[in-house]
Amino acid sequence: MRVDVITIFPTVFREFLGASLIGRAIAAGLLEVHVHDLRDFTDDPHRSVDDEPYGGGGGMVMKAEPWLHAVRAVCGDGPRPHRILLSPQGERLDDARVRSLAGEERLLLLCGRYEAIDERVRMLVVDSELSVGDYVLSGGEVPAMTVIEAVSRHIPGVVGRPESVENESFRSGLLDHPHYTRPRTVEGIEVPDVLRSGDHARIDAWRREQALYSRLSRSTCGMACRTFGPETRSRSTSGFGRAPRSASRSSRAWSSRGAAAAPGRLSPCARSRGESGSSASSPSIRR
Ligand code: 4G3
Repeated sequence: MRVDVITIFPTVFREFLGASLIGRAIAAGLLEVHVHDLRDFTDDPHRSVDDEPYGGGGGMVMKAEPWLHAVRAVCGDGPRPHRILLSPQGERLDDARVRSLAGEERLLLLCGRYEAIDERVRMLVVDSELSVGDYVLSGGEVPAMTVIEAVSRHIPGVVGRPESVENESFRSGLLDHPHYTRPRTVEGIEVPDVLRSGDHARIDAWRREQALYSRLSRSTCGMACRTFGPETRSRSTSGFGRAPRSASRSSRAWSSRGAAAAPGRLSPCARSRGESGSSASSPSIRR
């Protein structure tokens, strides 16, 4: 696969593209990434890429012409890339979209900066507008790296063991269980006995139970607690639920949960109670 990126900060991609999985994929010829400086496609001596907005108001708007020149020059006459603008107004990137993008021969990622980009860019040279989440960043560079990394994992040969892509996929990732490695005790928190028992049937059963709650604790338990109140809490503290992932939890935090609160047995709801901002109260962004 070939990926082109257009940005006013081409240098921020250098380390990213050299490291780890992406670096190896490029070295192996499985992935080709070309980063272009938007300013190379300006035609004024100041190489300006932004201007004041028509209609007034604060902030600056990215000018259309540098983008149009850049996109058309980069597309050349080879296979036409799928042209993606990263912006907070885009459709949310998810596992299904990542897999579908991985099937493209070429991608072109447009990284906007400032508050906005002239609407004619969208109208003339953008096929999809994507967002990596409902928050605003200073630029589309980090979202572009997110797209590159997520998509690369689905290019055959990039992830060493193909089963890793499925095992660590979003679907099974939702259902992942807690993992432990040495040492046996970290800041007073012990590895659950079952994992050292050598009894693979029990280990398997434990992992399945924990995996079920890894999904519940993140996606629905907070909601269940708010919706159903104390009843769901006491049910979860009675033996289900898994440890919070937060490394800052000390053994003191465990014991303050009372006798039932052994590691791996803390109510997942305790976590959502401890968090001040719930997803229900976060602002939504225009779609
Ligand atoms: C406005 C993407 C801002 C318009 C980009 C680009 C967040 C995301 C920007 C535009 C971004 C995201 C740059 N912020 N959530 N800022 O994927 O085209």
